[in-house]
Amino acid sequence: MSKFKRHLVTSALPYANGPVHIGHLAGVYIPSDIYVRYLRLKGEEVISICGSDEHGVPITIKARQEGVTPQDIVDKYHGIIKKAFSDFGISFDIYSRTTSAMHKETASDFFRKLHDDGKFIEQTSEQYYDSEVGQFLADRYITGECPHCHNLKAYGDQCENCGTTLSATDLIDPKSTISGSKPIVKETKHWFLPLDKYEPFLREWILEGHKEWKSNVYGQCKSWMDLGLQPRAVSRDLNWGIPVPVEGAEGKVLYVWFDAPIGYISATKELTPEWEKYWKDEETKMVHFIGKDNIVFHCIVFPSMLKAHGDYILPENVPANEFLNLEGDKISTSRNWAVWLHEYLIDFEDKQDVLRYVLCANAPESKDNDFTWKDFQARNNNELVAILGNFVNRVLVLTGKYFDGKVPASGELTDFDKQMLEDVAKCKKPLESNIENYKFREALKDAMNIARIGNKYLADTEPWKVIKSDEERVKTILNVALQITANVSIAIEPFMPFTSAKMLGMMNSEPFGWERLGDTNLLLEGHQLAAPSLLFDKIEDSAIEFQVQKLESAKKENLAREYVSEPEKASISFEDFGKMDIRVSRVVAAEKVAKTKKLLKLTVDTGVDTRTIVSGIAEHYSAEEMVGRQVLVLINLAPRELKGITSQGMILMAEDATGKLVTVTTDSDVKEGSTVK
Ligand code: B3M
Ligand code: ZN
Repeated sequence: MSKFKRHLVTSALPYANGPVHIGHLAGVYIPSDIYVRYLRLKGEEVISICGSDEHGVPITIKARQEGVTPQDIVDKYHGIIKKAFSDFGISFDIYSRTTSAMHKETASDFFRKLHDDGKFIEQTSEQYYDSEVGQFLADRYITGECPHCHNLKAYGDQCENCGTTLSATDLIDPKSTISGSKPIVKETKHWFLPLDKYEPFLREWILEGHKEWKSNVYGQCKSWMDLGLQPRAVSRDLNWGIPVPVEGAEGKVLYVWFDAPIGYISATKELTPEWEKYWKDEETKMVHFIGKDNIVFHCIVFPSMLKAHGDYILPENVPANEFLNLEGDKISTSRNWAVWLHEYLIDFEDKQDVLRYVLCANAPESKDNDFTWKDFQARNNNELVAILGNFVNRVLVLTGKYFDGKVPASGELTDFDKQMLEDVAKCKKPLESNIENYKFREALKDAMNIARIGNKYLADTEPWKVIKSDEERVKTILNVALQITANVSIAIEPFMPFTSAKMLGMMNSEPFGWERLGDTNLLLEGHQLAAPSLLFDKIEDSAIEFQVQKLESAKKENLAREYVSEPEKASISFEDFGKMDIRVSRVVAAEKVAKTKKLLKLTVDTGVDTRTIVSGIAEHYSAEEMVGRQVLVLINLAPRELKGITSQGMILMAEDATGKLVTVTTDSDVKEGSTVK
């Protein structure tokens, strides 16, 4: 017997500065939804808490960029995010937001209590200040030259060119992004939570008490502690957030990472007047679902806050996931390298479960993983259509055809029938244990195994053949197959709730309840089924190509936007320039160089002679496109050997932001051999 009576499940509060994408779903919300749906099906007492994280610097930056208020930004994205979750069947009991009055009150009270109990230390430090606008500057609000790679557009917290983490004072020639002026250094006072004091408690609680945590989570906690914990500021100089509720704190707000986790508490309060039993009773099992970048806040900072406050329970587990990449690259909101949930549903209407399935099957549970559209298509076509959909459809269609859609009576079961039903029942234990241990990929396989067993059963018993000779036997076969079908509908519910509901509709049944998983008499003899329809359909190549194309364009736009011209080369003399002999020429013949991707062999009339040039442009021009084209050629470049061909000269090309090469030519036709000077 577990020592817990009820469950409190939280999912990281997404920042309301952009819509949610597949990385969010795979990392946090699908796992937490599987977990809570499972607990509900088992009849456990559980609440699932989430909401939008609406404070912090990125939101103020977005607002400034768009010329609106931070409140406008969070109102907009809170709505979009909330809808996306509900469209995908993420079944939170409440989806709240940190700009709510309840949250403001809860977070302020929390801060005040720690303050009054003397849990903070106050420290004065020096920080950049924009005296033109009269405001302290968050690191993100300062740009300047990176001391490492000399990128002129580095931010005060990070250089996006070389990836180095910076502190604003590292920047060479810093500028305020608000006014453009040079910031001055000014003293400011902040409240700090002395995490170092909580280190013994954290070591004991996590390193000794929770060795069962996922190794990525446990390992990160350990390395943080081994580096030595430092006091952390819990306030900021900013005009967006919850004002620090003590005297002498004008212009200061709670640090977003102080108020955000308290959002879980505020949302619970909004949900139920009995919130305290979830937060303050040792018989509640609290689990935080998060992504790996949030581990320190949920395992070290928030627990220290809860401990400092007293009264509160601590999380029993924090099953953080790693990251999902997209087609080999890191998902990025600002670079539009993502599959947005609201866009997915436009292109793949009613296919929520396909995405839920693929993201769970490929979830980054123990390492970063890659989402590719090819894999999405393959899993849909080879697993959902070919295994699950095919099995269910065959059973229901055959029952309709032979027995008017009424569950036929079972005769005596053969050993094989019994074996199959036993195999189905055997899936339950590992399925449960995998979900309870946050191994959702494995759990999904266990659920799909039931459909695999069903498929095998049909393939071996071949009711469509037996019907010609032995109708009684077919009744038994389809009865067994229908029981397996009903079991499938139970097992897949946490993962694919829409499909499970559709199956129940086709079976004309109410939900069976988790406890009946493994039961071999779920559909009673004579029960009338409804008309079947397909659960999944094949996704064609064209639909996948369209998605890949969309990403390609995003990539091109990024390259164009982020294009930095090459730095200017050292100056040369007029004589140096004069040494180059550039002639207007015409391509008279062209062919691809065999066994190469990039090379074209061109025959060029330079006006001086006809010669061979090998050029690395085959990915940009076909041989046919080049023939007849007028180009500029550097004819006195020393000959070079390329793939066994002597190349005599170089064709001048311009390279655009995306790396595309285009030929450079004259404004109007000029005679071959004319010089360029
Ligand atoms: N908003 C960070 C994130 O979305 C943050 C989570 C808060 S959970 C209390 O990654
Ligand atoms: Zn740099």
